[in-house]
Amino acid sequence: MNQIAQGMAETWRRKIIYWWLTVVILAGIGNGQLVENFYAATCPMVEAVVQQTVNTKVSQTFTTIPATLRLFFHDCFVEGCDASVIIASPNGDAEKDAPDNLSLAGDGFDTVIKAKQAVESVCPGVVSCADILAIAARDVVVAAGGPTFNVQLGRRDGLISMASRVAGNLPLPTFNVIQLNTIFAKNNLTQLDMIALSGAHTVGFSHCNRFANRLYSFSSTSNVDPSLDPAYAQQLMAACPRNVDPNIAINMDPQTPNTFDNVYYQNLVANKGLFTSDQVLFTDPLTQSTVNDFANNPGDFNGAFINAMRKLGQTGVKTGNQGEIRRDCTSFN
Ligand code: HEM
Ligand SMILES: *[C@@H]1O[C@H](CO)[C@@H](O)[C@H](O)[C@H]1NC(C)=O
Ligand SMILES: CC(=O)N[C@H]1CO[C@H](CO)[C@@H](O)[C@@H]1O
Repeated sequence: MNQIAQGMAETWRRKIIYWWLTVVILAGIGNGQLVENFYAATCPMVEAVVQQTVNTKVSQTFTTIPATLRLFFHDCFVEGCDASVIIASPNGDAEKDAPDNLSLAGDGFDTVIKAKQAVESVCPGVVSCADILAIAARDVVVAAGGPTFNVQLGRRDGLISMASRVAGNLPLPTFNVIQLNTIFAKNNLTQLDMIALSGAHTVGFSHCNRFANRLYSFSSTSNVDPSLDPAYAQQLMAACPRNVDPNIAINMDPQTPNTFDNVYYQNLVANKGLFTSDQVLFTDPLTQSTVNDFANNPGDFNGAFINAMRKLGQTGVKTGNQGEIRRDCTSFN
């Protein structure tokens, strides 16, 4: 080959490489990849509009904060972050109706429904309910004094919401570290992510039956879980006697229940974790050093929490032309 022919071959080789890279990148965007500025052209005010709705709702009731955060978690772990948990069903067989929905508080649903209505009035038919829930989950953390972070967007709303597909996909409060790691790993989350996300229990409430096993029937030799601080156990028994009204709920973080902070980990170090699944993070040597780190260094917790929330938000997402953009978050189009 002479030099001119060689030069032309080189040019073509480059063109083909560039073309191929473009295909690969575009395929990536269309397939499972979320981006921060997804609505920059189609709904630039979406985050401001959602935040406005969230803040109004928070000013009316604090429960908005834990309810929305937990709703996001349950949405993502069942069927992926696709707002399937928000679907209402006349027959009571949608995802939210499963016994395992663990009494999701209505304020989380209400927040998303209201934010969607506000978003529809500025850019109709563009923003998914799944993205609105992801933005709102970040905003409630901020509203409680937690760290802020950028949310990746581009999720589509799912087309399946079935109570029968919930069981087995959510962690139970009786889980040990191996069981927790296993169920988080199914969602591409590491042990570090699991420990950091458990810090969400720094806000919100639990019904008495979720930890009664630690107070009244722990083992054949002791009714009370020995890893529970005795004074805290007494307080819990006073608030949650046997045969308590099932509607009674107590703060999960007795020290700073309304603040998103690292006190959850300080409670674990003081043997004041509420659920078995909380306290094992400190008693198990696999996870103890991370708990100590988060208890002593709020910056480490915040960094790990942000990273884990962004990863949680990628779980099983639908993108491109999968699913739909729901008009009303509670029903399929
Ligand atoms: C590690 C495994 C987890 C287990 C076993 C677990 C279990 C529970 C249970 C049993 C409750 C009490 C529900 C009730 O009685 O009403 C609860 C509440 C809550 N959980 Fe979790 N959870 C886990 C992880 C998470 C994660 C990853 C998040 C969010 C990132 C989260 C956020 C919350 C919030 C905010 C509440 C309070 C809800 C409210 O006040 O309405 N949890 N959790
Ligand atoms: C976990 O990651 C793999 C590889 O990226 C992906 O194929 C799978 O869908 C992810 N699982 C979930 C539940 O997001
Ligand atoms: C918010 C919500 O839909 N909660 C439901 C969770 O599941 C129970 C039944 O297991 C229903 O009674 C709740 O209404």
